[in-house]
Amino acid sequence: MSDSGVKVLDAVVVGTGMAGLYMIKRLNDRGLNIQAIEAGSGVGGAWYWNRYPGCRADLPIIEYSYSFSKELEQEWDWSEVMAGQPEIERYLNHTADRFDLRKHIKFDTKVTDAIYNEDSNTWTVKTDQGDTYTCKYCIMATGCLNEPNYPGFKNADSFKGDIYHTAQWPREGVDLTGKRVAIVGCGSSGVQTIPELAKQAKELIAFQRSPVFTFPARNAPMNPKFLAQAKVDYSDIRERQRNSEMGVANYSGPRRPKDSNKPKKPRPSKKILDLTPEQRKQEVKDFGINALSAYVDPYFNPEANEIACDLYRETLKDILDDPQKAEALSPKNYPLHCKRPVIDTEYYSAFNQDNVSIVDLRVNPVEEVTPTGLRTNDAEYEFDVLVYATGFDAMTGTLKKLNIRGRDNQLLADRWKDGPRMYMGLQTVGFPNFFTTTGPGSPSVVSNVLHSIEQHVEWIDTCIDYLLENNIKTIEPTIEAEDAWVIHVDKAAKGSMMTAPTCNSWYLGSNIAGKPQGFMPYIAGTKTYREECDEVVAKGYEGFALTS
Ligand code: N01
Repeated sequence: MSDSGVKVLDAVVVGTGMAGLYMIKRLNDRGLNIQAIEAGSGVGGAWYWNRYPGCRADLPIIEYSYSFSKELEQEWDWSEVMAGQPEIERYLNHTADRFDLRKHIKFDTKVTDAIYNEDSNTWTVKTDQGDTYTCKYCIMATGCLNEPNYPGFKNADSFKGDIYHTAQWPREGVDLTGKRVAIVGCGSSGVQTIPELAKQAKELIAFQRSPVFTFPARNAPMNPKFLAQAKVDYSDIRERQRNSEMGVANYSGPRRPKDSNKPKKPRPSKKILDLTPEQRKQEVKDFGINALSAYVDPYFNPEANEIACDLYRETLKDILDDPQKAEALSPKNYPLHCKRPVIDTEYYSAFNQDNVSIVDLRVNPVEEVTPTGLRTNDAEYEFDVLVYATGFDAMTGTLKKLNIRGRDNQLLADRWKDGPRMYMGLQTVGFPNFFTTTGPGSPSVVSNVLHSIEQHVEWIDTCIDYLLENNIKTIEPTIEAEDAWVIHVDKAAKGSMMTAPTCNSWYLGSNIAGKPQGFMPYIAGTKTYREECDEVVAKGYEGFALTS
């Protein structure tokens, strides 16, 4: 602590989700003097804030768990194949306690400013609780999906009932028993929570702008034998994750009970165009709608994509009892694989319940919120509770909101006014010693994000060690390297359904009015990206300017 009450540190870590916790551990193990700052009252990040009913992992939890500690892998027993939010939050609390990380964290505190001082090569970080820290390294572990998006309907504040956002669900929970509930938004959060809300609510109205392509999670209680085998196989699983392009090993172990007569999904290398129309239909019959997520050619071939979309819509007619609901829930006008995959548990069967209805906002858009509900251009709806499942100002929202200033007092939000510019998703020009985990331009959200988080944390930690060992005062990208990386990221996305002309998604920023449009993640794959990151290091931090 300096005489002025400013705490002098090696590093400040902002956020204590999966990235922040591991970052704290690495830097602490290295003996650095650190402070982590967390807006919530507990650890967990996305798994702290998103506690809406039905929230769960969309990957098998064996794959979506920390790999950095063999002890943690062995001692934690997961109870479900795709663990739910409460269990993941418990796991992250256990991680914080097991590695004694809490002593580094200041909870219920928001960072307001992070300002670079060119004379001292330090960052001054301020919080809404009046703290001031100076540090050599400022690390934003604030996540990609942190800033909730509200739709900004006319008269939004006039509603007299309760309003919730899935990304800010109350810790104490919400009792919706016997209530008339409306939900706006049918992306991953909406799809996960609708079946759960439908179980409680007297009436549930889903206001939907874009229907989704969603595939059953096939969650199940964890088979103890499978878990025991996974514990034996963890190092192999992690190795396979590292050698994959999504950070996913597709570990199957003994998950399928021996007596199960369910057929396995088609091999992912299979092309839908290689099948006859009869064979395609037969596969959907045999494997369910999930068959359509397994073909490889719909990812890049529009003709294959359209065939898969048609079959998807056909299948919905069989799944849904009401043809009008089937029509409203049918995704149209954008390709399969354009948005982040959505994984559900009994989503469509919820719409077969009599208490669940759907309003197609493509046909009848919202005009305004009223004191008792919502008015569309053809009807007025009354309800007691309004739930927004309207997503996030993804990837850049949190960073652009803060007063982050680099060299020459430049505001990060100004530098990124036409879209984020980063070198490898790790650093941006003009902001020395300022790092982001899973930033724009890295695989982050188009991979097993925890796998990508661990890779970034380890890269940043190794980099800081290198700087300290070699008495290097600052690191930041060169403008040439950053420009080339932005082009490289754009090129990788070309030809993918994620950048198809009819595709709108938060990957592109198109879910937020006025946000610059551009594909933010890097889709070349985690293995390729890791090799590129390693090569940069092997070449003495190529593309970065280092000053002694
Ligand atoms: O947000 P979304 P999300 N009027 O942006 C609609 C991760 N995640 O919170 O598609 C009416 O996907 C919007 O409509 P449209 C995962 O990475 C993971 O659901 O823009 N509707 C859409 O239907 C995911 O991709 C899990 O036309 C409006 C919905 O709101 C990411 O978080 C679980 C509207 C928003 O969907 C975001 O998912 C949950 C408006 N003005 C989330 N504005 C796991 O499984 C928006 N919408 C781990």
